[in-house]
Amino acid sequence: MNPVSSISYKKYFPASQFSSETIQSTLNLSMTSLQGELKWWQSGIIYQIYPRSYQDSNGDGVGDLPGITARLPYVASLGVQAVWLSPIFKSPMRDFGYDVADYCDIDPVFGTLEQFDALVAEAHRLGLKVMLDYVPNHTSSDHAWFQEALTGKASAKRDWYVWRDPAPDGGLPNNWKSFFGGPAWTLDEASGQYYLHQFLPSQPDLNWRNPDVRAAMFDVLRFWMRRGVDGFRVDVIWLLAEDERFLDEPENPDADREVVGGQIEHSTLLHIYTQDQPETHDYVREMRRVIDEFDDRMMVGEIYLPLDKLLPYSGTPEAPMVHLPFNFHLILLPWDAQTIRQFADEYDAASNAAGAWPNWVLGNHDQHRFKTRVGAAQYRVAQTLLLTLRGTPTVYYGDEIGMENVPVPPEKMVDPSGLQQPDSPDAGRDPERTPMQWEAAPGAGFTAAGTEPWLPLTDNFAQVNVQVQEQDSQSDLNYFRALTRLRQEQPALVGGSYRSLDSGHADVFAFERELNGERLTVWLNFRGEERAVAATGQTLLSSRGDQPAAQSPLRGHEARVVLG
Ligand SMILES: [Ca+2]
Ligand SMILES: [Ca+2]
Repeated sequence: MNPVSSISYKKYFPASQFSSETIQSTLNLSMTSLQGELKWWQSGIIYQIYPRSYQDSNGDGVGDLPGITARLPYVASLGVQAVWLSPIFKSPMRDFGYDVADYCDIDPVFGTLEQFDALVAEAHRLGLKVMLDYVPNHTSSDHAWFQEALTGKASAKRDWYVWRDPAPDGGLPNNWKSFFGGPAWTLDEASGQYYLHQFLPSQPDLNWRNPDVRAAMFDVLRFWMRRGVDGFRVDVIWLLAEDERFLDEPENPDADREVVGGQIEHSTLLHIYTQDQPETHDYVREMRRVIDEFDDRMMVGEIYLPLDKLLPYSGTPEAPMVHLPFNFHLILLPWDAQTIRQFADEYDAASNAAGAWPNWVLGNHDQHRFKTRVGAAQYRVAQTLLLTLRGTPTVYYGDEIGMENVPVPPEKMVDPSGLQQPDSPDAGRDPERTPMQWEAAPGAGFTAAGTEPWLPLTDNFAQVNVQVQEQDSQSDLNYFRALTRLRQEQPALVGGSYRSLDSGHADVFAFERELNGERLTVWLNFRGEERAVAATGQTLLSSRGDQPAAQSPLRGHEARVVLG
């Protein structure tokens, strides 16, 4: 046993012969050398909070900023590095905050700027970074800029949005479609022109070709960075610019296979003129220069694109773009050991070649809960994968306690994307946005007893909640914490290289992480049957909560992390 291996052995197997002094000095040494090389957004875990559903502090059934602030000690206890808050800005909430009416103010439902400052101060006191959601592609139609643009073609703000005359036959300017169904154009009857909206008609696209728009939107970033914000998640960053010729988009021959998030109608076209345009790359480079005006800030871009189009959003050392282009492939790929191995190999090699830092995501506010998607039996396999692959993990609130999709009956549905298919109980994004399950009490500890939360609670919140899981050493919550602790104690899991291994089984994905001679292997059984594996060394962690010998067969649905 080498000195490094004693660290975790001691932690997880208290009968170890090694003294705590040895362990502590070795740990400090390895973490110090690593911290010198990696930034917080590389070594840490990002935890996404959907503010409407985290904690209601005033009994109106909707989560708010004081509620989040009160729960930050819990967030810190998870071993994560940063909280990302989905939009908290002034908004009519037609798309629940992704329709911003004032980028520099807090919506009253969430609180005030003073309460936001208090949240940032408490987060920083706890060693947590704060990331905000930045929504640059579109404003709310209630925004003062759009209201001014609506006053007529001569308005100074008219060109801040994208306007087109009707087609010669008086119809739509072209065939572009909205993500939420229907055309991407709405007629402004007063002027006789159409305006562009890639989402709801109440979410007009900003005209990023206009330098005044860019200047105003960059000042928004500066406003929040001066207030102490450490980073931004940038909403639909690959949609900023549209092709200037406004040509029809071609039909998508693979439409049936490419439906993401129920956006059936939108997927019928190939979005060659509305997505991933060269000008968008230019604007993202400009955006990055604004971020770099401040010390140690970052941005992660929401980008649903295949790998060859995703990685360029990292930019180059001379002209960097986003620090992390979100990699959603663990969500999009079939849950299959070989498919995921192949992608992980390709992504790791491509990231290295591009000089880009990798990242991984299993769930967010736009995707069904991963425990529902992969199945309860595979839940810990997926969680282990997320937290041991090379790259920054982003964790969606509630996934640490194994929250699942909550069926939302049609009369309770509120998501505009779900309302396209009101007959389907798992349509849209409401099922993954339900209130955090804190305790077995009425309101689940999320809201006051007797208050109806804005989305329904799941039926089983009395069993699946933080309070119950805190008291159970074998709970999903404590398994999550064991994984984050392992990352803190094993620098190879954070900064080490990645290499997949031949496990000998098509349904077992195995890989190694290696740093300065310290080697860990991760073994993930994607099936319910036992599989013999050639692991050697010491088991640091098993999803079964016990300490099997490394070389013992991998049990059904087991995830195992082995040192050596
Ligand atoms: Ca509230
Ligand atoms: Ca756009």
